[in-house]
Amino acid sequence: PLDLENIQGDILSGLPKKTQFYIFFDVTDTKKFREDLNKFIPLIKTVEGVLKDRDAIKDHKKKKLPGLVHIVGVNIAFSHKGFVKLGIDDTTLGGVEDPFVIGQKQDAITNLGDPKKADGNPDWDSHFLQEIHGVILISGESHGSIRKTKYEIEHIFGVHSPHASIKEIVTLQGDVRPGDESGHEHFGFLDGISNPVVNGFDTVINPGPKTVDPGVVVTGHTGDITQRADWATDGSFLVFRYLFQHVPEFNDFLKKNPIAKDGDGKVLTPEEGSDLLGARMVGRWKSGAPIDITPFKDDPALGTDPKRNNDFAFAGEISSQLRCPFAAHVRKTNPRDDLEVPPPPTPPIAIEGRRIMRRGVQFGPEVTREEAHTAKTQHGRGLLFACYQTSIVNGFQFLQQSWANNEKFPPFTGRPEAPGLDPLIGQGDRAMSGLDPLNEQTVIGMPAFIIPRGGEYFFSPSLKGLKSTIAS
Ligand code: N7H
Repeated sequence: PLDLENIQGDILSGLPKKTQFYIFFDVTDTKKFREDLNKFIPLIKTVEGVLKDRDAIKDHKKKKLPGLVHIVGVNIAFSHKGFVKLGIDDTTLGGVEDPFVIGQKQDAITNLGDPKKADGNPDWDSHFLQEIHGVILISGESHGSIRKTKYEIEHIFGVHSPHASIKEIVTLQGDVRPGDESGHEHFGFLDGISNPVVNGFDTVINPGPKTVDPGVVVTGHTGDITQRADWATDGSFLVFRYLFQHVPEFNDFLKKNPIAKDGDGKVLTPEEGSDLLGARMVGRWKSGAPIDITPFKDDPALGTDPKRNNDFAFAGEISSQLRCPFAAHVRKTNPRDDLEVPPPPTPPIAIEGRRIMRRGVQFGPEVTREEAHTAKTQHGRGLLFACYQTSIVNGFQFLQQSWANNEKFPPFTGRPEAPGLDPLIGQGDRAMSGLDPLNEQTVIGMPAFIIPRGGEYFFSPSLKGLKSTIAS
């Protein structure tokens, strides 16, 4: 069984958040850090702690009490360089060729396809070109409470004293978008709908993709393919990506390339045609409604209904882009029946081990009137993308490299046209077929709307692992 008091909260249940800090740090005094860590550990929110917070939030709503429940959640994770600095043997986390060991800066060039500069480095924010030893996550219901917790943590590690054990490299702040856009990412699409449902943990199982073994997300359990040291069980690899989104440019692209007719031959207004184009790039309408279920007309009630909004599999559509383009973002990143029920004689390919637990949060301001008017981004905004898995090779890295960046994926389409790149996260010459439902072979190119500007691979250890092996 899963020990919910031993697993950090963000992994299985997601830290409840309106706002969040990601504090990237270096260890400057190893001995003192390992001592200070003992004082930090009690602040960590476990899965059990998150479940209790959820109950408190529900109770607060039920009693119709005013304001928000005061909730703060702290987690910590380390990079391979961090473990090396601390003198911790992390060999059971990955061999020399594992992306965790290589680090994301190198992987961005070798495998992820991030744009690079003349000096050979990825074109990233300079903070992420430095060595990063770890990251501390603080989530909460208000800026006041996460700021207060940040001071507390800085105090523990002596940050403002002459005896600091860590140095902050950079702190990124994420914020859920305001009002009705809460839950929607910056392009306007409802996010956080489809995450793996974990056997032995989740109690509510809505219709959707197959459930996954706990070891897909938590180390040392059924489904984790690697033998781990004791201290390295009940943890998870955290992939962080600093992704900027060019929202005014994205909106302008939709506006300039409206789809003329829907798949039934109905003539669309320019606005309807632009909405359909966006929905076909993502695979869902902004409301969250999957286009595989409702291809040509949005259905907002479906979008937010957890019993129906993930209940699709591209079934019977392997040779067709009529309802959903092969390269639509959600089809690229979770191809469902495209691999699991391919046309005979192709054997089914299991994708359970490719699922990732996504925990991102938006950053940056809303689009200003000036930006909307000029269709040019002037203020940085996007997604602090985060996901958990027990294998970066099988999870995030595979999705990015072998699926999103691969124009021939999914493979068994039986059609002359290639699917093309993922129009949002694909790296390379972005172009895809299938956007126009009546002209599936037409290929449309698009600029980069999502720009990677940093990231690192981390491991989020168990509470026991932190106490027994990392702290001293
Ligand atoms: Fe993606 N977006 O707004 O377009 N994503 N994504 N993603 N994504 C999803 O189903 C988005 C990114 C996955 O199970 C939705 O919950 C944006 C990366 C996976 O059906 C939307 C960014 C990777 C899924 C977006 C971004 C993925 C998914 C639909 C960056 C991995 C679930 C909501 C700024 C390499 C697929 C939902 C499934 C869904 C968007 C990044 C992967 C709307 C804006 C880097 C696995």
